[in-house]
Amino acid sequence: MEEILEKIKAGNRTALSRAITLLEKDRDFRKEIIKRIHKCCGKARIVCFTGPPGVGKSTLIDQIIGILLSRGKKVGVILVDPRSPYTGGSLLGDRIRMQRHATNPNVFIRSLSTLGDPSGLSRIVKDVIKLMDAFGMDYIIVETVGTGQIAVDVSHICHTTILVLMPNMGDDIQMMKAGIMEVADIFVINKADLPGADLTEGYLKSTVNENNVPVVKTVAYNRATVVPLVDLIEKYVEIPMPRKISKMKGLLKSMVLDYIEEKTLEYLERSKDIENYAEKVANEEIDYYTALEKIYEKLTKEVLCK
Ligand SMILES: Nc1nc2c(ncn2[C@@H]2O[C@H](COP(=O)(O)OP(=O)(O)O)[C@@H](O)[C@H]2O)c(=O)[nH]1
Ligand SMILES: [Mg+2]
Repeated sequence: MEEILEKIKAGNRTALSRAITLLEKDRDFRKEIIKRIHKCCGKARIVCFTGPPGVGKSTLIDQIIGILLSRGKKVGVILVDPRSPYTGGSLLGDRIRMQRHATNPNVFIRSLSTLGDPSGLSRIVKDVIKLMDAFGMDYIIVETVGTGQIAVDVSHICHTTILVLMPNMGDDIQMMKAGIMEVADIFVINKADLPGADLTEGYLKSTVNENNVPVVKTVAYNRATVVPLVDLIEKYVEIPMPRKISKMKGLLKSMVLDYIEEKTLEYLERSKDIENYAEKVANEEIDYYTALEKIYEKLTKEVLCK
C-alpha cells in the first residue's frame, strides 16, 4: 500500500493504473488508500461533462484536452458509462475519439463501467478522481452518459458541472429539468453548426436565467469555438462556500445511503431473512407488511445498532 502510494505520488503511470484496478475490485483497499491519500489531494480541478448520448461530449473533451495540453496542463480523463458494455455502452467510441491523446505522457484516460450496479460506479469515480489528483493532474475531466442520478452524484464531487446539449432538444430539455439542470454550472450547446442553436440558446437562457448559468455554443471539432469554454472553465477557480457545502451535503447523503445499502445487502445475504419470510408470505402465514417489519426490526438490531 505505502509503496504503490509513493509511486503514484511520484507520477508512475503503471502504479496509477494498478491502483485503479485494485480499487475497482477491492472495497477494503479502496477505503484504506483513500484515507491515506486524502492529504495529498485537492490540487486538481475536477470538471464533469454530462448530457444525453450523441451530443458530442467525447469529441468536445478531445478538443479540450488538446487546448489544456497547449497551456501546459496535465489532464486525467475518466469515462463513465452506467450502461453495460453489452447493451450499448459507448465507452469504446469515447476512447476512440480521444485516441490521439492516449499516448501523451501528460494525459491519462481511464474508462469505468459496471454490470448493473450504477450506484457502485459513482462510488468508484470519486475515489479514482482522488488517485489522479494525487498523481498530479491539473485537470480531471469526467464524462458521464445521461442526465440521471449518477450524473447528479458525480456532479457533487466536481468543481464544475457542464451539461452538454445540442440544437433541437426542446422536449428533452424539459424532461431533464428536475435533476441535472439544477447542478449544472455551465450549459454548452454543442453542434452549433447545425440549425436551431440560437433557438435552443434562447430557450435555455429563459429557463435557467434565475441562476445566471452561462450558456456557451461550441462546434466540437472547431478549436476556436471551444477556446472560450476552456477559458470559462479555467476562470471558475473557487466555488463559493455555500455551494461547496450544498455539494458536500448531496455527496454525504448518497454516501450514507450507499453504505447502508451495502451493509443491508450483506446482512440479507447472511441472514436468509428474505428466503424465510418469502416462504411464510407465500404460505399466507403472514402478510408482506408484517414480514417487512420483522425483517427491518432484526436488521436494525444487527446492522444499524452495532
Ligand atoms: N455537426 C456536428 N457534429 C458533431 C459535433 N460534435 C460531435 N459531433 C458528432 O456527433 C457524434 C457523437 O459525438 P460523441 O462525441 O461521441 O458524443 P457523446 O455521445 O456525447 O460523447 C459524432 O459522430 C461526432 O462526430 C459538432 O460540433 N457538430
Ligand atoms: Mg461519449
